[in-house]
Amino acid sequence: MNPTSMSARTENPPLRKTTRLRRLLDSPRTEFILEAHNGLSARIVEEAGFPGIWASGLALSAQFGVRDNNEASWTQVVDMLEFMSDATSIPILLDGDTGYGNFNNLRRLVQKLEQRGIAGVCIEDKLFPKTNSFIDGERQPLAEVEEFCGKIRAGKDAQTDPDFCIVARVEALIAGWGLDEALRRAEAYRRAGADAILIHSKQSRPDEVLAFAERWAGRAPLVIVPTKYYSTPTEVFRRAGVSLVIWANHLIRAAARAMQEAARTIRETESLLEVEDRIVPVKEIFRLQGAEELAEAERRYLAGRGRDTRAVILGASRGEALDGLTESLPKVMLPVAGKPLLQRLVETFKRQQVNDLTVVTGYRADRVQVGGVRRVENPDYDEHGELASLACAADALRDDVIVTYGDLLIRGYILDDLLDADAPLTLVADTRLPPRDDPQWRDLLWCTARPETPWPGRARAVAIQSRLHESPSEPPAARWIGMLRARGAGVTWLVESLGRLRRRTDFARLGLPDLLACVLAEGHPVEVQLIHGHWMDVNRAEDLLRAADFARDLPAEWR
Ligand code: SPV
Ligand code: MG
Repeated sequence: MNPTSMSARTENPPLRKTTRLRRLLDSPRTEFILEAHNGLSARIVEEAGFPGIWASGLALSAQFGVRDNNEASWTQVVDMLEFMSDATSIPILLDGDTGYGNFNNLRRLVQKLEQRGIAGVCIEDKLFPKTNSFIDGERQPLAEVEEFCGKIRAGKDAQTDPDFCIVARVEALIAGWGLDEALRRAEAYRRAGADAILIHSKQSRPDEVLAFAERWAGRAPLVIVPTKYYSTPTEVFRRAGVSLVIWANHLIRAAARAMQEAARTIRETESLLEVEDRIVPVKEIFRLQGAEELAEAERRYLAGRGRDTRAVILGASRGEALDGLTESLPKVMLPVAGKPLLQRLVETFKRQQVNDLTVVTGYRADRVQVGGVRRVENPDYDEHGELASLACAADALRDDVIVTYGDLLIRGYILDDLLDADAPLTLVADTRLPPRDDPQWRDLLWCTARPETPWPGRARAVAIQSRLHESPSEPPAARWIGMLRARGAGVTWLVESLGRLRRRTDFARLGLPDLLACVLAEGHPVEVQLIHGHWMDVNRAEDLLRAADFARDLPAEWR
């Protein structure tokens, strides 16, 4: 390995969560951590700027809907901790109750916590199953000091990370045993190896905790939980030399209140109107879940599968040659084997993960009813043709875009191949040319490949004509099917040519082949993806029958 990169890597390695918790406990300042009870609340604690998380037993059991009496199994707690740890980068101190059993259970707990990235555990000197300290605390039995010291030693011996912390919680004040007993126990636990002492109190004044702190005199870091003596100014804790203050249950309580209010309002009003702007938008939930990271990963790992490709579908025209069929419907809404043409095309795109679809409507725009697309309208569709329609979708002409006529039926592999194309501009063209006297003898393409070129293949476009108005020496090689893909520079060429053609007096009559001719005239390289059938467009009434056959011939999942 390159020594420079090695030193770069080891110079500032990210601190382990265990090390960060240890530093919080050992820091000369008073530090503060906040309760969380699941992945989402843990992330919220981190975003708020806290340096650590208290995985509260009360809050964890409450979010499970059970009591703080070890009703949730320790493995259920550890499973939730894994979500919390995965969702955050700050250390988590678990409220491990009594260690869920004797010394042996604690050893296994410590191993599992280390494996799940939890930085430390706090154990209290009560008996399993415990009860929350604020419920009849004085009637709760305390553990034997020696037994609890053995548990601490077993936990310390079980840890493999030297910075994993075990905080010993003294419940003597809760159980009404007085300050001397609390100090005696705290000292015994310190000697047994506890990394810090949590002194708990249920009084509404901090006096007994402050008295403890004074006599403790910093023999080991001191941790407090001022849930009951919350009105004490924080400065008092600082002056008392408290290392770590735990705000122990405030997010579960905030969440319960917010949920009660929202539930009540929705029930009472039978509507969402009142609550909508008092709750976070769905987008905020996505953000908290890290949706952005997944979108980015999809761009990285699903590349080439069309995810970043958008499509513009031109569907403004009536389709005059279809006569009465399009009196009240635009051509793209004509049903083919029970489904509108446009619906079929949209589904073709969506199957290939091309989900950002813009449809340009015009004639009977109100009848274009297809879900999952953005619609823009070309109100002048009558007088202004294809290029004017394309200009209506100008904001979709960026990065990576497929532009297509809306009346196409294609086999899926054609789009699949187009999504694999890496040229700036690629046209799909059929080497099967219609007879010269057929009205479909149009959108003709000359390219470097001859019609007899083995199929499928790629070629370079040389010229394109919507109608054969000149007689070039060579016959056309293929017919452009009305679908193209532009990426990066290719989009710029299209947009520049569109701007150029706009200045022409006959702009209203120009079509996409004129745009492509302009790009070619500028000397830009245009790639051609040659196909041989497997597509059709609908221009005349008889095409509808052929289209229905085409649709029925598709593989079942494409029909
Ligand atoms: C917890 O948060 O579960 C605690 C602190 O143990 S307390 O509820 O105050 O006992
Ligand atoms: Mg607890």
